[in-house]
Amino acid sequence: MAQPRQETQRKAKAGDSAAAKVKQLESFSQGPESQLTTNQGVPIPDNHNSLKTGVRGPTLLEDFILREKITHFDHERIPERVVNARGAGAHGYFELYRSLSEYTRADFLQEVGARTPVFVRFSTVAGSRGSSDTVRDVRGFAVKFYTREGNYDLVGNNIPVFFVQDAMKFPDLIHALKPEPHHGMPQAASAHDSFWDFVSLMPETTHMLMWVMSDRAIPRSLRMMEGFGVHTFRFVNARGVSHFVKFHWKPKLGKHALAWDEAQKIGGKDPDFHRRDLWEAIDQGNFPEWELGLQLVEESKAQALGFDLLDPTKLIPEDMVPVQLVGKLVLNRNVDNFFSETEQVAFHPGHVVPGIDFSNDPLLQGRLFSYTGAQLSRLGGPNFHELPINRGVCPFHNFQRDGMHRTTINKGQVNYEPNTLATGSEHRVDGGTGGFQSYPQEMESPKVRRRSPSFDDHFTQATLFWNSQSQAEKEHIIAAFQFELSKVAVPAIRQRVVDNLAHVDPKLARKVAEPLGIGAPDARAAAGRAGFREARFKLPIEASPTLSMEATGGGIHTRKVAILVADGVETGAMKIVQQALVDAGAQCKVVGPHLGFVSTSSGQQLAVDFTYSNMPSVMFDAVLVPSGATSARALVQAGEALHFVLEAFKHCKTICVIGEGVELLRSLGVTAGPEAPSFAGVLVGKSEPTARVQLAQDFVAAIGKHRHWSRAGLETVPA
Ligand code: HDE
Repeated sequence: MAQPRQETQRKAKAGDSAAAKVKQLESFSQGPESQLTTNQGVPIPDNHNSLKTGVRGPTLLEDFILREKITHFDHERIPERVVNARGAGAHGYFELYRSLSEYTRADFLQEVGARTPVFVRFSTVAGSRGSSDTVRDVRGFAVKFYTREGNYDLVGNNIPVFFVQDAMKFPDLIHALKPEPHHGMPQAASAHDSFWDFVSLMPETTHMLMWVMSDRAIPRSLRMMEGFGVHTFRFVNARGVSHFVKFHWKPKLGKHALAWDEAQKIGGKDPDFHRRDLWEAIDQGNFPEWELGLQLVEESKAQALGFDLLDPTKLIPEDMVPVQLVGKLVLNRNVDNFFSETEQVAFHPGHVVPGIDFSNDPLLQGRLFSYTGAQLSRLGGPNFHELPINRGVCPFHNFQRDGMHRTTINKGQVNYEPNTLATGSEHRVDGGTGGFQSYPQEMESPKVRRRSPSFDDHFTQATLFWNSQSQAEKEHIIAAFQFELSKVAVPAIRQRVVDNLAHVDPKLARKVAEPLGIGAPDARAAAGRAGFREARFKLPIEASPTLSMEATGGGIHTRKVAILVADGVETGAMKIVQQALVDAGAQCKVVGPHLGFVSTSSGQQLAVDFTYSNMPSVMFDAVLVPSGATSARALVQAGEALHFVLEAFKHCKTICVIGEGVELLRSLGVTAGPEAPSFAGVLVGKSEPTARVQLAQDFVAAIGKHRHWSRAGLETVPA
């Protein structure tokens, strides 16, 4: 039965719980103090010198101030997560657009406009805590909703399917993916023998491989990627009726990727690229947003889909079941302390609330067991739910007691149930319809250690994904397979991969195989292998446009534009274009030969934000080269400036040159304009007043296309 306090809490207005969470976290944070003390509160007289016998004598063991400081330091690190070790987190809220009471009794999904506080942690999967952000990898997208009926964790990824179908294979997958055990290499990369050996022997990985070799695995920003719950879950309404549900997060800024060469370079130039981008956006008030999308399927209609909803290597194409947008997620507050929040947050797909339930997906079922074990080893005991970031905002009560790092001081004589001593009358847990009710699915089957034959089709949806990509996206997938497999030393492994790919699309397989020094792909060789099952289920569609990332829009809000300058720059037209960019939400930075100022053609001073070398082109989305003959001549002489533009060209970014700025392009062989062949996304404008406004508009529109992947002649560019 609900406690009176819980009742009051439930009736509290939407938003109260958000405020409660902030207050709760604040109450645990330490304010800045002028007086340093030990952890016992003893004032520290000197924080620079240890206690010695004379100024040149040995240090005394009795120096408890030194011992405490060093002992604490020695234990500052905790084990990193065995997967998803590298993360970035932020606070925010979820706001509901429409009531979902028809589908679920979940309290936070009832009232239109209800706001629920959330904490989100994004992560890479393979790399360790200190690895780089922009590696080719799946991204974790874990959301903790602090609801009034307990914490609900939606622990998803940025790819809607997974490598393996059964939890039994997860440790093998991760062993194969992580650095090889004999020499501990490579870090945060799947391009090595053991990974491709494993996946080539497990054709169920093929669909996910297509996604991981696509641009989805190198997002431009965490703010520009989708999220997915991956598994099929259940919604259960107040009448006990269940629907299957798939969760989606749709980014307001569109879904966009880096170029692979760019991603690798950023790994060296700024390994914190994604973290920094998220932090800065929130810090500047550019709060990232996603909309929550649902695909709801009536239990009785699941069979008719043509594939098994319990198989996590399958998605439901949006053309078959549309995604309904039901709310929005806004991240509006950075963490105060990375360790206490981002590192210590403990997610668990088994943290559900009444109205949300599991399906029998065998991968999900295994996850339900795994996460508590992982937290026990990482956070050192069973009381990690008491850490501020993990605490619920609703009251909680049970008789679990004691253990490592217990902070609650439980009062009284009673630590068991049922009892009469606590209340004077019998205190029992309600056995009726209150609380979390598991969906009473009928089950009567023999115990088996087998897969369902409905899980046998490993290729139909991989082919659907391939068919849904644009030409440029297909080329990126081929290049990614080629890159990864070229790092694989054993030819037989490369061969097995392309033999598998021949079941997705023969042309794809042939193209991938071309530079790999192996034989032509042979679909029959794959099909003849032990454990390989060739099954195809019929899908009513050949392609699904939402699987492509091209043309997803999102505008140019927060996009970064470099204005490349040298002494003698002409700022008249530049200012007009710059203003148009800023009005459209972009951020412009002046990049020059040195910090300080450059002098303009009219003798003014122009402040420089960055230099060509300290902020290379991979940190920007577009480049503007203003007019000015002296400035253009200086840029042509500066190797780093030339490289800046050439690299931006290679990475298909929008480049706009004004007036004499075109000299820079000419010297690079990227001629453009009326007299020469034009390249997509390269704009050449005159500096005359009549041309400026149109140029500015064209520039904004071109940046809005994100990248000009179809730009011709890239293979000849040496950047
Ligand atoms: Fe995880 N996963 N996982 N996973 N997972 C962990 O939990 C596991 C899977 C995901 O930001 C671990 O606290 C098993 C799918 C995210 O803190 C661990 C299986 C999906 C995060 C674990 C899977 C995920 C994790 C590591 C197969 C997408 C980071 C430390 C049965 C739906 C959460 C920890 C964060 C983290 C186990 C498969 C998402 C070991 C056994 C599928 C986003 O418990």
